Amino acid sequence: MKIKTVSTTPFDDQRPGTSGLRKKVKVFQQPHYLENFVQSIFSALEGFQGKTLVVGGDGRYYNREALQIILKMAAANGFGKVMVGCDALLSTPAASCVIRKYDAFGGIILSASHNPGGPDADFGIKYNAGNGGPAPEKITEAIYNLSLEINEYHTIETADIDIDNIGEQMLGDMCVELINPITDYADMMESIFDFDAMRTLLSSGTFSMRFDAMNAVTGPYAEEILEQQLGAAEGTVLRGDPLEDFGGAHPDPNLKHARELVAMMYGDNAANFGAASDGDGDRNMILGYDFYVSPSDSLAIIAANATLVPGYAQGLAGIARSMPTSQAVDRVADKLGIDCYETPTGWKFFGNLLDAGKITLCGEESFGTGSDHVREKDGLWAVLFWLNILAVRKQSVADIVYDHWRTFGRDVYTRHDYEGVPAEGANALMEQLRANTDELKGQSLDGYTIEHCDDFSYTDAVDNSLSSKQGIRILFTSGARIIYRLSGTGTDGATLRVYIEQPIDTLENLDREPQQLLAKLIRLSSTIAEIEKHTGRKAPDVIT
Ligand code: VG1
Ligand code: CO
Repeated sequence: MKIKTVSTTPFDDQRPGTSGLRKKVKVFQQPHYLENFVQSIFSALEGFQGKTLVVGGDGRYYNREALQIILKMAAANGFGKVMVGCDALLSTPAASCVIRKYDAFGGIILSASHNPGGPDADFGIKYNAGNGGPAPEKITEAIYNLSLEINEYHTIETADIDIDNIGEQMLGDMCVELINPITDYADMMESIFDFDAMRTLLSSGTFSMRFDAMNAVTGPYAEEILEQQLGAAEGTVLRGDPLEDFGGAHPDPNLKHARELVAMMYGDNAANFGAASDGDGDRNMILGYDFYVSPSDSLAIIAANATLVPGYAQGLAGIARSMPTSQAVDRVADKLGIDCYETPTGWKFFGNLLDAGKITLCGEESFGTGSDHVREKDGLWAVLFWLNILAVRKQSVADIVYDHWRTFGRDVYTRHDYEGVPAEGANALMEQLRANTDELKGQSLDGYTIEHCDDFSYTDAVDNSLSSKQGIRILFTSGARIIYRLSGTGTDGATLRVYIEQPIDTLENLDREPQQLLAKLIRLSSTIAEIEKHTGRKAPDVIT
């Protein structure tokens, strides 16, 4: 095998964000751009000679080209084997499953997740460690630092390999194994959930479901599990073919971007259960007939009902949620007498807690839910979790949520996103809040008294590493919270996220909408941060 060493110069913009490096496709297509980052990943790692790497992606534009580049570089850098999802496809949770199952050294996932795809849209890449989870900050920082100093990378000169057929091939001295990851993933789901109960529900004739794969990576997984194995009616899976540009849509399962599915859940012939997943298959949205379940409530309900699912029948060790996720799950943990951890945004912060056995379940308000079965959030897993709960409880989605609120109280919750705002204004807004945290404490505004205000920092409960500046939190005496942070996944300007929450324990108003119930706090959130002054925006672009 003839290794070719290529001279290069560093780019200064390769710091991984919330979930890996995300940029426009055109940025990745610059000569040496992807190669520099991949070499920086390999250079940051030790001890992988002769070992196995897992590589795959969400199928978006540039996925296949990037895969060929990575395979040649993996061979030149000394990996013994690369396992690749057939057609270059691997959902993010399936990649995590495969890394763990085959005891791989680590993996590279090619995805920009919920961001749009296509020649003018987004691409992304991230490294996952041997536990199957996103690299911790220590490694992502090391990768970034190496990317600032890189002057050469290693590859081999050889023809591209066939990535469409299962089986093994040699690339230089390295073996490339094309695998069908759907089998491994489906087997794992079968080992967790009560497939018999779900089959009975789906064939009862009184229950129907729709799953919107948004032309992203989960389509084939959902068709296999829901339609083939669980017997859901043909056509249950919508937009099941993975497309390079997701059919021009934004593969983000929320009320705005999964509008067609939402429309199908209302009206005369609506289904009983609706769900959707994102570009790389790690997110989930849960809908009932005429009903939307907020992701924070979904996490709390999954936790409260966990023992109904065979894989969690023994109970939960603990729970974690990201800081901006609502406090609904905290009350469940409290009642169960287990620990509840509050981590910064991003799945990488759950890894240590999961590995140490401190938590079984974790989740984020951004449509991400998961457990210790893998080390990524898992969209289809969450959908199957709900289906299992529905099969056992034999109630509607709405009734399950109402019951939950009656038992635990309700956290009325919303997130407002101001997308693509000028970075300068967004940074100024955050700086101003940061400078005012002390001054805000004790203030009474429109009937709400601020009890505490800070810029969230987190000390990892396992390795004691500190992550600071993770978002401004304003905590009110009523239990309400307003949180501000800037997105670390966008590629156009800055995105301001404002998270607004009010716990209520009255049993009235169960069907009233969060935007109504939170109107006062929403107004406060814009005046406290002077959102219009800093961003020029009167209203958010996306409300979830
Ligand atoms: C967003 C979400 C965060 C999630 C991340 C990756 O990050 O808020 O909760 O972990 O996306 O999700 P940010 O920094 O834009 O707020 V995925 O499905 O894009 O990998
Ligand atoms: Co995703």
